[in-house]
Amino acid sequence: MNETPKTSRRGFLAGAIAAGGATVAAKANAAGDPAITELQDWSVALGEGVDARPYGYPSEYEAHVKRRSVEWLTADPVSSVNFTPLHELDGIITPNGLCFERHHAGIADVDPAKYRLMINGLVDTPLVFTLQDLMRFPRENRVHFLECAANSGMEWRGAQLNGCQFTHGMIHNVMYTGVPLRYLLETAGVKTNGKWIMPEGADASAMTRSIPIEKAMDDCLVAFKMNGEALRPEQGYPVRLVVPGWEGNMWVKWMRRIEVGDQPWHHREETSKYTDLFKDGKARRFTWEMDAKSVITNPSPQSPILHKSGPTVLTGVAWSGRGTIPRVDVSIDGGKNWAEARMSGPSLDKSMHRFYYEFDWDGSPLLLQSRAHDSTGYVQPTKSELRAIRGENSIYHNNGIQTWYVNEKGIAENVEVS
Ligand SMILES: Nc1nc2c(c(=O)[nH]1)N[C@H]1C(S)=C(S)[C@@H](COP(=O)(O)O)O[C@H]1N2
Ligand SMILES: [Mo]
Repeated sequence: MNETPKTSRRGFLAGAIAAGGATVAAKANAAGDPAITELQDWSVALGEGVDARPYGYPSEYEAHVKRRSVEWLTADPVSSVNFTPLHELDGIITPNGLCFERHHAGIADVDPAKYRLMINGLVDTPLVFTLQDLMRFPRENRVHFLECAANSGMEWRGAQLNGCQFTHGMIHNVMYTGVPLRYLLETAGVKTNGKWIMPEGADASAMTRSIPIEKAMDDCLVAFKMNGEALRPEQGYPVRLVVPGWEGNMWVKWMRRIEVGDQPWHHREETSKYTDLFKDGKARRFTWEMDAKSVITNPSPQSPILHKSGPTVLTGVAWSGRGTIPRVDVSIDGGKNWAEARMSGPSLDKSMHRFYYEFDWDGSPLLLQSRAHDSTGYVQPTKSELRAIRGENSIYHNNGIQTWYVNEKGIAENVEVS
């Protein structure tokens, strides 16, 4: 069938076209490439019909795209965490099936018919809502990131985990549909001495958090949809609290009760967890907003550069619990020189942002870094700047600049530069 003499792989590269002075594609020439010259299986047989996948799922070739856990990190999978594969994603939305999971007592299996949300404490009328009741309030749609305060926590003392999935993957960015919490609190009538709320989960951990009433009345959502569909069980089906920009542990899943009180509660975990230790041994009890942060997702340890040199796309994500990200800088030499990255996609409040930096790689080793600027003017610090203030005893709230070393083969590694 094919009468053209076989062209070598080398010949193909030599015949590649110059696009903007760079080699990015092979010249149109079918010779020797069976992917072009031969009919593939999918072209000669009928495919599956419309009902083969009544609830769709990804291509079988994408099976490596999945949440992963780190075995030694926690003793028990019911009180553990897995990580979002950030290096496999693009844009700003995290697909529901890839949102990292953090449970303290496993996934609660809540029957929506028996679901109830109670509001009690310092209110005029204690109330109980069914799911149907919640559906009768006006809804809002908003995209927000949720970051666990422990994200990058294993990196406080030095570069440790080899991949942005593990160093930065305790984050997801989802469009929520829900009822502003304010509507429910106003319906119950918060008494004048009601200054705090305590949302409680229906899982066996009965997780509770203290949230100031100002935040509750401002932008919290009682959410029942994520990216258009019902919340996934892992994410708190049927109802979770959305606390925009604030650390993940406040976003109570499987939420069954909200108590209104006049002061913060003492929560079981608080002294040991979710508290930041400072160098002088003092702890700050509450850290709510997540500081601006960014990470390069590609190239990264799980996503090497696959070509030898030439046009290369660098990309990553940035976010801030205090607003938007108008600008991200990128360095390919470990922070000596910086260039402004190109932002692409919607710039939403307290949401992930996507950035790109296209460059001509000369094939020599790189030290990749990204630095986020948020809409308040705050600039993401280096790890040494962070340690100078916070010491090395912290676990939580590590938003330092990440460095990836890329060698001449394109392989990337988690490193630190001083
Ligand atoms: N009821 C309940 N809510 C919870 C938790 C939990 O274990 N139980 N974990 C919290 C923590 S620490 C985080 S970081 C987020 C994780 O949300 P995700 O599982 O959707 O990623 O949920 C928070 N809400
Ligand atoms: Mo968390």
